[in-house]
Amino acid sequence: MTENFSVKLEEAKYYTPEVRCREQSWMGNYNKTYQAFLADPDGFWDNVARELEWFQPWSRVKEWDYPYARWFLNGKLNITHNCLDRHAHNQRRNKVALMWRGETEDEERIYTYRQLFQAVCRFANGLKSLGVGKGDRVCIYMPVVPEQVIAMLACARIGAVHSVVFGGFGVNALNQRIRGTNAKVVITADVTYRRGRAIPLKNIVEEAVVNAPSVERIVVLRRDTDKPVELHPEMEVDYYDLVDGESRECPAEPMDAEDPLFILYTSGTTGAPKGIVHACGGYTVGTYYTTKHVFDIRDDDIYWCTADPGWITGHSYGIYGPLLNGATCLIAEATPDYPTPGTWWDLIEEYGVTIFYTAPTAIRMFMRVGEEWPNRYNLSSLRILGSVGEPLNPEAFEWFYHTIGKDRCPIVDTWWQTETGMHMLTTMIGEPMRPGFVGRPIPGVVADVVNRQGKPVPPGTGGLLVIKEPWPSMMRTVWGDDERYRKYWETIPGCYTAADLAVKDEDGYIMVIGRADDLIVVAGHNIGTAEVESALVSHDAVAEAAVIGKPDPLKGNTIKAFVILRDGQQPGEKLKKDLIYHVRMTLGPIAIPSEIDFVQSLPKTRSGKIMRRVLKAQEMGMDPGDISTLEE
Ligand code: 6R9
Repeated sequence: MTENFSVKLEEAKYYTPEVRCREQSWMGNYNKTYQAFLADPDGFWDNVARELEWFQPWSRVKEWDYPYARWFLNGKLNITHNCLDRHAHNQRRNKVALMWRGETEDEERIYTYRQLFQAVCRFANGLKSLGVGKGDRVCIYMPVVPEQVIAMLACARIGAVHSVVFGGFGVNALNQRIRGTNAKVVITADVTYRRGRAIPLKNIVEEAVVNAPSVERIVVLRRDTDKPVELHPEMEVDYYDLVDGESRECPAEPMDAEDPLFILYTSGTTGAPKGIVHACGGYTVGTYYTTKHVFDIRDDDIYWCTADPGWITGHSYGIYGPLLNGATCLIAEATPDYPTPGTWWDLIEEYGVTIFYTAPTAIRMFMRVGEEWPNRYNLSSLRILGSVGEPLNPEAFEWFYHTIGKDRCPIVDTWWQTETGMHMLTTMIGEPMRPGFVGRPIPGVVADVVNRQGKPVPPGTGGLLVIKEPWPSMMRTVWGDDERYRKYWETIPGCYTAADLAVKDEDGYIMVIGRADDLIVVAGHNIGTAEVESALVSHDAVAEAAVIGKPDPLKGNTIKAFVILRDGQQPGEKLKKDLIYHVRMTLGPIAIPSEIDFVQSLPKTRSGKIMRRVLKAQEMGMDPGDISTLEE
């Protein structure tokens, strides 16, 4: 897609929440707060950072040496001290921090702040006993269980850099990510459950660590504690054995604000996925602030973010942000429509969820199965609804607002990225909401829609979404590949380019249209065309492959693959099934093409680059645009 498009702005339709929403919110008046930020950006962030506990105060709020920013210079802190100790040692000690629900009703575990603190300390001590220390990388490849959260926090406690890999990824994807960070330890579980089936995670890890020489130990959590799991004694260690006898106290490592906190991989447009690096200080401040204000979180809220902690949304708003705010969080190993499309609504009713943060792809799936499902449950506890991951189209907005929120709950559609670490655009609680538009930059963020020269485009004209000033939780680099970091800031001079196309209305509200690059967002997951193509090409029968995203009413996009077979290979249904199985095994189920066409040739540039937009235009019956570089 290119930014040469315009959108006919119909007469703006706004939903205006009750005035009390704004008057009683932490933020109060959006415009006033935004102006206060513009008047003194450093003073603004300085005030936010003071709400947290630091072992040593910072000497300067930021240093901006384009395109590198450093925040809270010389400040020392530990995110887990702020997530745990700050609450566990005072009046929140017996408050519930984490409620976990497995796939079945009888799988439930609840941790108070005190209990979570102790569990994290014990595992942190266990990691130390394996020789893990500050700066070491630890890969976490786990199902959604409390130990996944505990593992992340335990790493952060001792200054080890966690790299969480979503449990739905396959062998190659995991191998690439382990090797990318040279992880010393991998933490996993024997199995994960999906739709009632046990999927053996440990076997996948064992395959993935072959040719990953950095890995010294694998920690294995037994899901079914009654079932023994065979462990290779020289390399594998049982989670429960590791924590057995460990102290329930472990001092939080004082981290420099600029020390890396974690690496999280996100799909790149070309080549290998990018290990996005986040720093301790700025990330803590950014996620604390946005969770507090965007969700307007209160002490009596029951907060549920449905994202797997393996994605950035799970990191920032499933775990760190809410715990920094002392919230009670629900995490669930629950597929939205398993065992029934009422599962999630049942959880909301049962736990009394007040803030519900989910993705458009789930909302559209629920729309399709019909409102009789949510209508069977009492959803009156809900107070605030949130959306993230893809554009929340007006139909989905309306459904979410009326059917789930019963016209009472503000919807915060939040635009941000793995790279930004925290929310960047939304409609703050109490501000009028415009369906189809995420809203405006949150106070603390300077964003705009511009042309390739960096000039703001008029309302209704398409452009690229950019961020014009550094923000605390911005990524610091791409692990091992700083060149790719600089690219984000070089596409348009002076700006961070998000690679999203967008359009603004007269009131400054921004509508995000979709990606401008070769990423396909399928059901809220970013999939790089390059990754799927190379998975296909790694199959013996395939000579070449190109994939495109095809708009889909449910998933946002689905993947369509065009495949050139090697000579002598027979196209057919059997081979299609083989290819799908092959992609599932290499990349995981989220990257499977929904359609495969066998073709004789692919449109390419003279320099040999596949022109996916030509394939896409053909597929959609659209004009392919400039094809001057197309090969004969
Ligand atoms: C948080 C997250 C980032 C990409 C981003 C954009 C899309 C995210 C959105 C949205 C429209 C929203 N995206 N939120 N598009 N409206 N509210 O999803 O991070 O996985 O890195 O994806 O997702 O295209 O560039 P990440």
